[in-house]
Amino acid sequence: MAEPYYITTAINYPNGKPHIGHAYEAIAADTEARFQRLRGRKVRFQTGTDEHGLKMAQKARELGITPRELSDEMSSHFRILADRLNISYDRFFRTTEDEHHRASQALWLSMEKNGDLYLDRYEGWYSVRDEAYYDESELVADADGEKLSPQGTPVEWTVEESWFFRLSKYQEPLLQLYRDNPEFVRPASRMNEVRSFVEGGLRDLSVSRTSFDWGVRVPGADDHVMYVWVDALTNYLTGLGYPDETENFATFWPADLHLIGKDIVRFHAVYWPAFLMSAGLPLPKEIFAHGFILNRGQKESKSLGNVTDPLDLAERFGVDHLRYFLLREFTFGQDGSYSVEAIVNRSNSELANSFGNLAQRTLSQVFKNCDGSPPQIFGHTDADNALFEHVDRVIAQEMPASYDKLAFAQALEAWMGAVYACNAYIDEQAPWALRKTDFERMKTVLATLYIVIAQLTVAVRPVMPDTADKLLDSMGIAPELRDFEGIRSHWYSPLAESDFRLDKPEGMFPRIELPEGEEA
Ligand code: ME8
Repeated sequence: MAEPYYITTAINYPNGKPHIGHAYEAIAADTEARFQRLRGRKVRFQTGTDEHGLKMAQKARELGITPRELSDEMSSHFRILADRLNISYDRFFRTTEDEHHRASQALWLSMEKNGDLYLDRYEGWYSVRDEAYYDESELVADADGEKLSPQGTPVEWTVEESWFFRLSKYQEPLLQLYRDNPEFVRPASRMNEVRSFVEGGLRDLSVSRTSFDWGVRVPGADDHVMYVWVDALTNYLTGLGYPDETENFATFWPADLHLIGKDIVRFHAVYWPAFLMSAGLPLPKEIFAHGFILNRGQKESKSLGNVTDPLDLAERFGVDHLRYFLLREFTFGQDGSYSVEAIVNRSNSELANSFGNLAQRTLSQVFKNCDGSPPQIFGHTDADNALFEHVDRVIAQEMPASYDKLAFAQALEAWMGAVYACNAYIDEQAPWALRKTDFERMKTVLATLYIVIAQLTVAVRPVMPDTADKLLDSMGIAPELRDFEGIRSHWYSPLAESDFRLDKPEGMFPRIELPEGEEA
C-alpha cells in the first residue's frame, strides 16, 4: 500500500486578486506534491480560499456588493491562477461551502464538550488586515505615534461579548509538543519564535464576534459568528470529509505538511494544535513557513504601484520558466526579491543555454546522424561511466533528499551541476567530430547523453511538469518510466531496438529576449 501524504497550502483571502506570494506558495506546494507522487506516495493536495471574516465583509461594503458576490468573483481568480500554473490540487476548497459550516460547528462542539469554550467580554486590540488579536505589549507605533500591529497594520480597540477558547490551558501541552517534535515548525528560526511566544504565557483567545454576521454561526448562539481563523483552519479537516468518518479522513489525517507563509505561523503552530488537542484529534506532522517574495526589494502594494499579476508573468515568461525561477532563485524559507531581469538571466543562462542547449545539441545529432533512432551502444568508457555515476547520484540521492526537505534551490543546484557535467562531457567527447573518425563511438556518446538527459528531465518534472513531459514524449520515454526509480532502470536498449524515431527536435527552452528599450 502506498504511504499516504497530505499537503495543504494556506487558503487565500479573496479580498483582491492573487499576487506573486500566492503563486509562490502554490508552486512550492505543487512541486512537493508532485515529488511525493513520483516517489510512489498516495498524495492528497488541498488549496483554496478563505472567504469569511471582517476583512471580506468590509471590502464588500466598500465595493457596494455582498460578501458572497465578492467571494464568488474573487475566488474564481485564485482557481484560474492555480489551473494556469498547473497546480495539481485534488481539492480546491472554499470556506463558504455548506459542508464547511457543519464541519466547523462540529469542531466547535468538540472543543465545547471538552470544557474549553466560555462566554465573556473581549476588550482589546484587533487588526482587520491580519484578522488577528494583539496584546498591547506587541504593538508598535508609527511616526505619528499611531499604534500598529507587529506586521505594521492598523489596529482598532474592540469591545464585544465573545466566546473564548481556553488557550492558556494548552501552554504546557504545546511546549511538550515542541520538545517532542523539534521539527514541528520549520525552518528552525520559526520554531524558536513560536516557542518563545508560548513560553511568554498564553491568554485565552476570543473566538467569536457579534458585530457582523459574515461567518459560520456559533452553535446555540445565533448572534455570534466564529472568529474567521477558527473556521479557516478547519478547512484542512473539512476537505477530507470531517466530521464524517470518511475513507479520506482515515487515510490522510493527520496532514503531513501545512505549507504557509511566515506571517501566519502563530495561527498554525499555536492555535491550530491547541484546537485539535481540545477536540481530541491528531496533530499535523509539520508546519513549514516560507519567506516573502518582494518586488525589487519592496512589498508589492497598490500605493507603490508595483503590483504584478502572476498571470502576466506566466504569460510573458512561460509557466515552467516562472516555476523554475521562483524555486531556484531563493532558499526556501527565506525572503526573496525578484525582478524581470533576474527571471530573464536565470532562464537564459540555465534553461536556454545549459539544459535546453544540451538536449537540443544531442537530439539533433541523433536526428541527423542516426536517422532519429536512439543509437546503439558499443561499450562504455570511463568518461561515460563517470557521467552516469554523477547523474545517478544526483537523481537517486541528492535531489530526492532535497525535495523531501523542501530545499528546492538545493535540488535544482544539484541538477544544474549535473547539467554542467553533461555539457563538459559533450564538449570533450565532441560527437560531431567522431562522425567521420569513429562512428561507433559517436553513437555510444550520443546514447550516453540520451540516457542522462532523460534522467535529468524526469528529476525536474516536479518543478517543470509540462516542459519535462513534452521533452520526454519527444524522446519516446514511456509514462511508467517517468519517476525516480523507473528512469534508473534498463529502458534504453529496448527503446534503441524498437522502431521509435525522433521527430526533428524543437528547442524547448528558447532564449527570452526583452524588447529593446524595455526597462527590465
Ligand atoms: O493569510 N510572499 O491569507 P492571505 C510570499 N487566509 N507569500 C506570501 C506573500 C508574499 N509577498 N504575501 C502573502 C491568509 N503570502 C489566511 C490564511 S490558512 C488557514 C488562512 C502568503 O491571502 C501568506 O503567508 O493573506 C499565506 O501563507 C498565503 O500567502 C495566503 O495569504
